[in-house]
Amino acid sequence: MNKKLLLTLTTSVICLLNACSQSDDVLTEQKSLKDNKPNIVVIYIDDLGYGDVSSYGATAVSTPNIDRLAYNGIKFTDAHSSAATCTPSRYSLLTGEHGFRIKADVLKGDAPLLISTNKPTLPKMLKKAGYATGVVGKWHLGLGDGNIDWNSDVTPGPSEVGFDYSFLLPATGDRVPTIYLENNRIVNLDVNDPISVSYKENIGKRPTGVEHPELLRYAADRQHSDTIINGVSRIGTMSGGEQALWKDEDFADIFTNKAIAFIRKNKANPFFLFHSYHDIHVPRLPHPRFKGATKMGPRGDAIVQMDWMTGQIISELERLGLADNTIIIFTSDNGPVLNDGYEDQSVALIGSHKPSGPFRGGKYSAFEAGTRVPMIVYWPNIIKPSQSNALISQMDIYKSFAKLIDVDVGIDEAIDSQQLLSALLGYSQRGRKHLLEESVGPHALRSGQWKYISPNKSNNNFPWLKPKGIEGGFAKYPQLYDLSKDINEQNNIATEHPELVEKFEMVITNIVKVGY
Ligand code: NG6
Ligand code: CA
Repeated sequence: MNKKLLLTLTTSVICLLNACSQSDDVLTEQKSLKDNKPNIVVIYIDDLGYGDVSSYGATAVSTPNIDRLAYNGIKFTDAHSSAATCTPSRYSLLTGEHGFRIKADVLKGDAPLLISTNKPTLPKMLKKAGYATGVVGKWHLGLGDGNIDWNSDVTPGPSEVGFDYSFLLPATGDRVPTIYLENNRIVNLDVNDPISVSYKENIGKRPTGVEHPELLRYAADRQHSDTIINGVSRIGTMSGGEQALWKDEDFADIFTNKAIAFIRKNKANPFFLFHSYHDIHVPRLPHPRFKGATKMGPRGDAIVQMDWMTGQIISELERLGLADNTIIIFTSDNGPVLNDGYEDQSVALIGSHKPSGPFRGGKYSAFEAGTRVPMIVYWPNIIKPSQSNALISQMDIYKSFAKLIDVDVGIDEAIDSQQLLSALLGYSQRGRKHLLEESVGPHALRSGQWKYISPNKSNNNFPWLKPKGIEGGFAKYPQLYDLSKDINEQNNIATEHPELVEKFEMVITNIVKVGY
C-alpha cells in the first residue's frame, strides 16, 4: 500500500471512530476507506486457553508467531468467546447472536445445519460489500437437513451460510466422519466405497475401541471408543470411504495449504477467511516434526504446531504484499481442557504450565476461563501496538466490521453484537457494559469488576466434569466475585451483596428475553 493511501486510511479510521463531522473531505476519505476494504482473516483456535501462549504468560511453550501479532497489534485481556464450548461460540461468531437463543449445543458429526439458511451472517454481510468469503478447517455447525447422503453434495452447508469457498473438517477431530469436505463434496471419495455414518448403531466392519483397545494409540473414555480410524477411536461409527480418510498428522499442512490457496486466489479483491484450526482439540496428533517441541507431550506440541500454522499465514500475506491491508484476528472458541477423552499425557506432563492463566475453570465451565480467551487484533500501520482491558465479545466483530466497511445492519440482525470498532482497533478502551457468558450449566454475567454466576436450578450436576479435572463452577446458590480483588473467583461474596445478586439476575433475564 502506498504512503498516501495509508495516510488516508488512517485518517478515515480515526474520523469514523471519533464521529467526525460529515464534511466533504471526510466523506471523500471515508469513501477511500470503503473503496479499500481491508481483507479480514479470523484465525480461530480450538480449546486454546488464556495462558497457553507466551505473550499471555506461558513459559513452558513458546509461540513466537502469535507473539508477533500480540506485540504489534492489540492484545485483549478481557475478550470472550460467547460460550465455553465450540458449537455455540462458532454460531455466535458467525451470526452475532447467542447460541442459547436456538439452544445450540455441541453437535454430533451427522447433525443438520444449525444456522438457518435465511439468517443474516457475518460472511453474508461482508459479501454485500464485495468480499470473497472462505472457511478452511473445523466447521462443527452441522450439515445437511437431517438425513445426509455423504456420497453426493452435502447441502445445505457453508455455501448457504455465506461462504463462497469451503474446505472442512465437518465436526471435530474426535467425531466421524473423518474425511474432508471441499465445496460440499467429500475429497477423494471412491464411488465404489460409499460412506455411511451413524451415531445410533455400530455400522461397518471397522474395529471399535470398545472391542479392540489393543489397537489404540491413546486409551480413550467410553464416549470416544467407537470406530477406530488412524489408530484412534472416535465418537460415532462410520463405514466405507477408505480412500478419503484423513490422517490427523496432516491437518496442519493441509489446512495451511488450503488457506494459502484461498488467499492467493483472492489477492486482487477484498476477502474474508475464517481459518478455523483443529488444534489444540483432541485427539492431539501433531505432525511428527513437532514431536518433542515442548516437554508437555502432544498438547504442548500441538500449541507449537498451531503457532507454526499462524506464522505461515502471516508470511504468505507479507509475501503477497497484503499484510498492510489485512486485519488478522487471532482468538479461541472456548477455554482450555487437558484430558478431554483421551489419555495423551496432557495431565501427567503439564508441570507448572497454567492453561487458564490466572483464571479459574476452563472449557465447559461458568468460571472465567470458560470464555476468557486470548484475542489479538493485528492491522499493521493502522493499529498502534497496545494492550486493552476492554470487555469485548467475539460477537462484536459482526457489527464493528459492518461499521468499518459501511454496511447497514438490520434491526433483527446480529442482535447480541455491539458496535465496538474503536475498542477493536485500539482507539478506545471502552468495551461492553454487560456480557453474558454461556457455559454447559447456568449462565454467568460480567459487569465491570463483577462476575455473577446464576444458581444451577437443574438436577444435572455434570458428573463427567470431575474425572476431566474441570471445575464447572455450578452451585445451587448464587455466586458473586469481585474480579478486581479476586481474579481467581475464590471468594464468593453473594451473601454480602443481595442487591447485586438481584440486579444481575434481572440483567440476565432481560438479556435472555430481549437482548442487551
Ligand atoms: C464432548 C466430548 C469432547 C469434545 C466436546 C466438543 C466429552 C465426554 N466428550 O461431548 O471430547 O469433543 O464434546 O468439544 O466431553 S468442542 O470444543 O468442539 O466443543
Ligand atoms: Ca472448542
